[in-house]
Order: sequence, then C-alpha cells, then structure tokens
Amino acid sequence: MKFKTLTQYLVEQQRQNHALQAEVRLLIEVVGRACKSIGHAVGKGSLGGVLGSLESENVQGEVQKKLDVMSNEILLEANEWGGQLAAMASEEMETIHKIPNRYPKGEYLLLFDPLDGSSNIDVNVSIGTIFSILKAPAESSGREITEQDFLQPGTQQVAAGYAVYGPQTMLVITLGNGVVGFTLDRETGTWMLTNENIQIPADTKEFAINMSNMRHWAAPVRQYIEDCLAGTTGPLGKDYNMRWVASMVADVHRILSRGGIFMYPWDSREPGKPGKLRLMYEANPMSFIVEQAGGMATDSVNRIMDIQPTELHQRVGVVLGSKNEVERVRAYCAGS
Ligand code: P6P
Repeated sequence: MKFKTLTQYLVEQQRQNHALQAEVRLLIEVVGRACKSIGHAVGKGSLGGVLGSLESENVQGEVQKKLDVMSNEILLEANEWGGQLAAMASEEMETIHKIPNRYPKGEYLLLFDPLDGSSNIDVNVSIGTIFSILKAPAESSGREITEQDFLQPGTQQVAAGYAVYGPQTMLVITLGNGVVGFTLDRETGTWMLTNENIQIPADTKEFAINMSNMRHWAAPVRQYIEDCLAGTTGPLGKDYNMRWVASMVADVHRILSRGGIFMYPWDSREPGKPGKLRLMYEANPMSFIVEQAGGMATDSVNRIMDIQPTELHQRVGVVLGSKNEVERVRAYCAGS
C-alpha cells in the first residue's frame, strides 16, 4: 500500500484549503523534523547518555530531565532560522524566546511542551511532544513581541499536534479541518500518512485519571468516579475499564484511537491552582485536536478553548475525550 508523506499531505491541503498558509505548512514540516530528532534521542536511552535528571528545575519548579532540556533545544534550534516565527514559548522556559536579530521574523507563534510525560522517560514508557501554533497579533508587526501576544484563547489556534514516542513513533496534527496521523518510517525517516480521518467515538467505557488523588478531588468528580466504579450495579449502568499512563500524549492518543475520557481535575493539594496541566501548550493543543476529532474538552464545566489566558504558564483542570462522557461529567460538576 502506498502512503502519502507529510509533505505531500500538507502541499495538497495548501492547494485545497487556501487558508493553509505556506508559512504554516513549512512550520509543521520543521516541527515534524525536530520531533524525529527528539524521537531518535529518546530511542537511544542509556546508549545516548540521555537518561536521568539534571540539577536544574524548570519554571514549574519540576526537576528537569536531560531529555527535557535536549528536546527544548532541538525545537528552538530547528525553528528559529526559518522566518515563519515571531517568537516561541515552552514549558521549559520561563519567558518567551524571541527570534534572534540575525534571522528574519515571521507572523506566527509556536508554543510547545518539548517532552511531555517526563516521569516516564527513565522507565521506558511512551512520552511525547505537544505543539500549538498561533498567529501573532497584526498590530505586533512593527514592535517587539511580548508575552501578552501569546495570551490568546485556544480558539485562535491555527494548527496543533503532538508526536508520541512509543512502539510506533507517530505525529498527529490538526489544521482545523479534521485530525490526521502519520507513522514514522524509521528506515527512511519519513512521516507517512496512516490515519486519514481520526474520529473519537461519542461513548466510552474507559476512564483515565490518577486514582491516588481521589481524596483530594471535588465532590462531584469523586461521585462520578465512584459511579463509574459501581459499574452495572450503579447509576451509569455499565462496567468501566481504567487506564492511566501518566503521559498525557499517550493517554490522549489512546482516546483518539478507541475513545475514552481523560481527567486531570482540580484537587485540594494546591487549592489556589485550577489543575496540574498547562493551558497554553498542553490543554489547548490537545483540546483543539480532540474537538476536531469529534470529542469534547472542558475544565470540567467550561470549554477549555474559550478560556482567555492571563499567564503564559497558567494551569487548568482538564476533562476531555468522548463527547457524551465529557458531557456527563459536566452534568455532575455543573450541579445539573
Ligand atoms: P501524575 C506529565 O508530567 C503530565 O504533565 C501529563 O503528561 C500527565 O498526564 C500528568 O502530568 C501525570 O500526572 O500526577 O499522574 O504524575
């Protein structure tokens, strides 16, 4: 069977969908190449001396893994010279990364979590890269880009995607007209289009949540999970299965592949924070992908992509996946 390459897919999208700008097409190809390099480094593991942690902490106060920093550098170096971007932002960097003056500047903003699921790096469990593309505000063209220019709701995303470094290395993207998946041909180093129209089933019997936090959840979330655990003996009338990889990319990829609901809700361990996951470069890109695949993404009640950001690294509660199940959780949490 002959598969289209990422380049062929993007060229055809640009031809069919004139809204796809050449700069965005090039940007996605560059990010795709960077993800191949990251996947290669991840795959080396101990052989490449890339496992383990550094002494440093990132802006989130988390100990940085060697591969976190390497992946961040790979994405910065790959994307800063091409002329498509005005600036970049990353989970691993406190402030935005402006394009050096020696390179031309473009009108797009790239945000990424360079290596999501870091706690799994050293134990050989799937991890991934998440990215989101925004357009710089038109009035920013004559001035320095600021962090404020990044603070756009998820509905403003031009494109989003993730790479998952698992048994297969895959790249899943949306340009705003559906979701497609590419599998890396490791012999030729080419992204091959293997999933042409990814759709999330509206219903599911599988939930993904870190159960060890149960005592910290808000009462409606606890009640929902207790009702799932009650199975056919409870009000939901069906037996549920549970998965928790602790790599958002891996859990979301499973949901895109067979349905399910992913939850990282607010919990009382850090009552002042709405959740653990970050809005701009985890929740928003994943929400764009999930919605484009027919799913739904909320903070348990409100649509994530409608949230007006106030800080670059702000966190958010996340409930996403099969539409009817996310709607069910919203009913529990909205008190209706
Ligand atoms: P916990 C990884 O660190 C991450 O940001 C997501 O990828 C993942 O879903 C979540 O945190 C796992 O969190 O508390 O279960 O380790």
